[in-house]
Amino acid sequence: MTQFPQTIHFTGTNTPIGVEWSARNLDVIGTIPEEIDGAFFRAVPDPALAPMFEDEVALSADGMVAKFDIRGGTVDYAIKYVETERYLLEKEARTALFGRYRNPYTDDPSVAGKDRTVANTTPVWHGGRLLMTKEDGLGYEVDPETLETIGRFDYYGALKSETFTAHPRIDPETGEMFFFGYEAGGLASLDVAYGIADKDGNLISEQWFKQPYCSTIHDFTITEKYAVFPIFPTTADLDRLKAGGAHWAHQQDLESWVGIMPRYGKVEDMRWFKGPKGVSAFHFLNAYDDGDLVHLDVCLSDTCAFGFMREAGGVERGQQSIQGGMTRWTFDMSKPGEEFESRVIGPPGDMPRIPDASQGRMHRKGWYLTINPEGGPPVPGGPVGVSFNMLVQIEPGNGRIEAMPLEPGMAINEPVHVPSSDPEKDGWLLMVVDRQTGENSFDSELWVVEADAVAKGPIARVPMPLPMRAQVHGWWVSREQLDKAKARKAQGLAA
Ligand code: V55
Ligand code: FE
Repeated sequence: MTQFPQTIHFTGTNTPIGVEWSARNLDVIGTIPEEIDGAFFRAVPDPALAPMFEDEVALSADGMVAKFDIRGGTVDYAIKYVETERYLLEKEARTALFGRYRNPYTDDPSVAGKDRTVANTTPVWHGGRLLMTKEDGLGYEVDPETLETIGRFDYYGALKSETFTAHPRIDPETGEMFFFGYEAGGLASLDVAYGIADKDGNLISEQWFKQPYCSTIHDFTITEKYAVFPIFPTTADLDRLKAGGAHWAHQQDLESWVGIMPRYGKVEDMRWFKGPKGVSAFHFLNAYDDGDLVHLDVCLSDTCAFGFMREAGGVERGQQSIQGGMTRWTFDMSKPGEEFESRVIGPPGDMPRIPDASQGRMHRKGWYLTINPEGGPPVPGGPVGVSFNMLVQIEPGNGRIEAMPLEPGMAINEPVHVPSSDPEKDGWLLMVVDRQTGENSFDSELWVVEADAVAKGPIARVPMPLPMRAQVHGWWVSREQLDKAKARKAQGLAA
């Protein structure tokens, strides 16, 4: 194609922008606290070229890495393409060469065997390194200062998995990163790699296991004792791929599963719990140990949130009909059997956040995005095609809920959390908010919200001079972490 299709994947807040730009000292309305000192990295899918096929989806768009650099109450911004092998090949050819979402059988023969990933899902900071990740391939290392692409990162050849999740988990005490890759042994394979990298970013373990069927394992969790792998029935099939079909099809009649193993243990010790049929979740708020119990907070829905995955599985359900809730699943590790308990602890929603320090520990609060039924029709766009318009805070311990609803015609992107040095305070949430100004035009702002007082709305706003495409995930990196990495790099260069 020579033009972008006029589908939801390319309109609304998914309207392609494709501009690499930067700006210093953006206008700030209100005051950004001095303590917010560091970088808010964002993964923004934005197709550089019109796709090969009309039915292309937003999830295939080329990854851009964006950075809000915040210090002393001032803000700089920059955004650049991640120069994946795929991006560079298509840039050279000046046309799309890669076909359907995660189906290499639909590619131009000239790119057979080339890396298809678009690095568009999460900027991950670990071991002084910034990786742009997408679950269908390895991460690409990006220079956190210049946003220039360094290259595909495979732990110096040590990682055997072909894939690396966009949702690793970092233990706040040990600094280790726990991660996985599914389809680790190739397209539609049952192989899942489970890996651990030490605090300096060296691979210290990688084990493989088989999942019950080839599902999209988008996220997982750790506790202080366990690694938790949820399996939902959105499945891949090699024959369908070979026929040029969809990678994922949701199967409403298939069971879900949760595999739990000691986080430093052997994959052979995985214990499988059986969950409800047909349900789906892409993200988990957190998990933690409570004696022999493991609590897992799931952004659960009764079917798959992505319309194109439902359609491929023959599930005829409109986006508006999807039910769900923030759901606590509790596993009793002292009892045998496949059962676990389930209860709803918050309204339906996704893009959850907890403070990094609560990772794998009891979280007093959690924040995520939801659709406010009183907020007018949702703005079209974002990964699933309808945007969230309200931030919610839940306190699982006491059931209290607070919210920051937006005005009609506004959309909210996933926040990052910035901790406060004051133990009495919950820190801040930073997020980009879009306001619709025309059919496919939006004004965007960075908002700073006190995490203790979300209902109050932003304490500072940064209007952006150019339009911004919908973000997927983000990551906060403190100035201390950035400076440490910079010093290490300077030492390495000097040596
Ligand atoms: C998700 C996002 C992806 C993807 C698969 O949020 C799942 C879920 C942005 O890319 O490829
Ligand atoms: Fe995700």
